[in-house]
Amino acid sequence: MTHGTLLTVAPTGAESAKADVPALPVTVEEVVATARDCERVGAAVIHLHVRDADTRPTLDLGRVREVVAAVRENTDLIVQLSTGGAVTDPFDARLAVLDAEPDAASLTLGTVNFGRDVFSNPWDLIVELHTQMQQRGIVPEYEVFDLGQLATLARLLDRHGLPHGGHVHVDLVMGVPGGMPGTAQALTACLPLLPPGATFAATGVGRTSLPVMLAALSAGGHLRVGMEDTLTYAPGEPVRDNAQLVARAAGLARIAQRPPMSTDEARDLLGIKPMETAR
Ligand code: KMH
Ligand code: ZN
Repeated sequence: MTHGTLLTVAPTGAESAKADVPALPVTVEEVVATARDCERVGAAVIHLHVRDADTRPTLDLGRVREVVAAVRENTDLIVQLSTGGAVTDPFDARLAVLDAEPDAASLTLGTVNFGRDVFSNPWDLIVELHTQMQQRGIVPEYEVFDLGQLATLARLLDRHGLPHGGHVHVDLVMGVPGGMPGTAQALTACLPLLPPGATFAATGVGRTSLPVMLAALSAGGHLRVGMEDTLTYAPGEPVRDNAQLVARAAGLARIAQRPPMSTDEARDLLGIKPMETAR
């Protein structure tokens, strides 16, 4: 059983509109403020999707670099950029995000229905992301939306080797309409398919947030929470801000006697160099 709990915050995502969710952090200042608040209450990693000046999702490299720099200047959080982007983003733009030199980046292991859309992740894109991250010294977080994607992970590691840092960390993204359900049973079914020595986190989308969190903690897993995945704190109660979700996750982790990891502990776990030597 892992001693501490790695808490990742996914504050923004690419799906919700600022007009519908006024509390969603979209400007550089809002993202920095939420990053600081979330670090204070226990987050060690920030999973970032970037928005443009009109609050729309963007992979514009200048904007992405600006947000990465601002979060690094103001926090010690591990910066994990999304290479998933939005369902409409072309593969070359998703790959180009790596040019912003984050500490880590997400890497989804297969195509999945995503509500009425399709989140496309063919094998060649997976291999390209994996090998480019190896070459550039970026640590992947393997995003798994369905059980079969863990078989793809085994094939990827077998054919192309371990990721940079040598440690395999998986995030089970559960409860997406089109992917695996956000249940304890589905989470348990994934565990035997994790590569030897791998760690995992779990994310429950929408109302599956709490059951997935509790199941993950009981199985020795880590947690991702945030407004990318969850906009309702309790029935009829909108999420106030990302820190509210991180604070709840941190509280549950403490109850499980696996308190939130510091950013140094998280870097150690994931094989990411400390801030001073990394840059
Ligand atoms: N926005 C979703 C289509 C990731 O960040 O890597 C994909 C996603 C996964 O959020
Ligand atoms: Zn994401």
